[in-house]
Amino acid sequence: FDHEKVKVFFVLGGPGAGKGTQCANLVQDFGFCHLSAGDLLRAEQNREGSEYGDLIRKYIREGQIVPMEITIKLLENAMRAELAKPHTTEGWEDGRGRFLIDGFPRKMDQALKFDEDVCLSTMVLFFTTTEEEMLKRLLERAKTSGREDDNEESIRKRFRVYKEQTMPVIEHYSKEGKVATIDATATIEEVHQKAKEIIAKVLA
Ligand code: UP5
Ligand code: MG
Repeated sequence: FDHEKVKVFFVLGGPGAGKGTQCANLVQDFGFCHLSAGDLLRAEQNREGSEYGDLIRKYIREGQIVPMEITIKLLENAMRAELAKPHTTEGWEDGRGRFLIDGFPRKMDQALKFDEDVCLSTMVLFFTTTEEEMLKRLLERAKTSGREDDNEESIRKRFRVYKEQTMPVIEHYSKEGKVATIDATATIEEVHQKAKEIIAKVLA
């Protein structure tokens, strides 16, 4: 993808930090196309005829990172599909080609591959809060989410993988000066206002 035409914002942060929630808000503000790598993997896992269903299920339950080829293909296909859509909705012109990529890249190999083969990102929004807070949110969400990884055992594994594999990605992009860190401990609306301000500046 031509990164003159396509603007990619990565959205990172620990499990339950509020990535999905904040992306939904930013879609309303700026007309982004929101692609959650986790949602795409869960959809692929449940797609009839998918050859990767069992593999994805196993990785997600263990909190491990699915082999990057699968995730990158899903993201690329979703980006292509979005760009191929006819755009008739009013106001769409503004949002065209703006992507929020949520929960990706969460391992260095994915980051390097995506930068090289798909598109360079404009910036990284990094939502951070304590493990205690994330655990509390996820256990609450577990009552209704139906997610196979919303149980304490899987959540602990997700925390470990996040620290060991995703933090280095954030450090990598920090060195490139691309990371905006947002304290996600505050209320959803307060976090939203901060994120909105940052994006508004970058798009201005
Ligand atoms: N909530 C949100 N913000 C709040 C706030 N400020 N105050 C109080 N409550 C708040 O939020 C979680 C819950 O907290 C919700 O109930 C919300 O209302 C509340 P949410 O917005 O859903 O948080 P999010 O950060 O999106 O949490 P999620 O669980 O989706 O994060 P993960 O990163 O763990 O999950 P993801 O779907 O990205 O990945 C799942 C798995 O897929 C990974 O573990 C991995 O196995 C696999 N995966 C890959 O293999 N490769 C990839 O590239 C991506 C994923
Ligand atoms: Mg999410």
